[in-house]
Amino acid sequence: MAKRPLADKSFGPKLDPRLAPQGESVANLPPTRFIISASKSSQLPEHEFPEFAIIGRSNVGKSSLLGTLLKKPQLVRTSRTPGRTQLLNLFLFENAIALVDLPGYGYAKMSKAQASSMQRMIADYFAERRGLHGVLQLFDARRDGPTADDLRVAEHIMSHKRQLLVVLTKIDLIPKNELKSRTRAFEKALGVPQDASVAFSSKTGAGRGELLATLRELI
Ligand SMILES: Nc1nc2c(ncn2[C@@H]2O[C@H](COP(=O)(O)OP(=O)(O)OP(=O)(O)O)[C@@H](O)[C@H]2O)c(=O)[nH]1
Ligand SMILES: [Mg+2]
Repeated sequence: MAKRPLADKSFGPKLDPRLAPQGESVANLPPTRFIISASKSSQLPEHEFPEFAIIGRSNVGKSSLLGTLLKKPQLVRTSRTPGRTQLLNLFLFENAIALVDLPGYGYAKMSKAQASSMQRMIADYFAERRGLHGVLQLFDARRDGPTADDLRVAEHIMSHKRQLLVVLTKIDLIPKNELKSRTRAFEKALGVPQDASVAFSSKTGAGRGELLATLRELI
């Protein structure tokens, strides 16, 4: 698919004053920027942009994908140790698309209380967030397929009538000739159409253009 700049579609770019800190003019802010961290979806500002959320097991590469997508890795905190992202982090891309980095699930070392409060945070976000266009669910390409937790989350997303976009991460770490069969295995297990998923590497940037094109199609 030919790559178009985001700006030539009706959804962007726009300047929404609700996404500027109080007292600041939105026109002076960079078009791609961090907006806010929130511990509840009700603390996130409403805005006019289509919003996408990024979810997946802890350590799957959510924050790294976001840094690569935004071309601003310094804006997004990543870590070798799982459980890094613990809040809902809202970003704006090119004054056109809002993205929310969600905490990971399935991290065994997290306390029960902490895990259930994060689950609640995410469930409320899916239930309450108007303007949520779709959810990118990430899977480590080195795994053989989705876990029980992954399947539960995918069902949850679909039960809220949100669009699910499957993304395989860390594809720089698997042999090239295995990519297709691994992708198919995930698509089949998750019940998404063949070739509906995106293969991505934050390390090489592979899949970035395709991911952006797919987001545009979903808007
Ligand atoms: N080789 C390789 N490593 C990656 C890639 N994406 C992420 N990583 C590494 O995987 C680890 C976890 O990355 P994060 O982006 O912090 O993962 P996360 O899903 O946000 O993790 P939590 O916030 O803890 O849920 C880091 O050490 C990253 O450098 C990738 O595409 N290729
Ligand atoms: Mg993270």
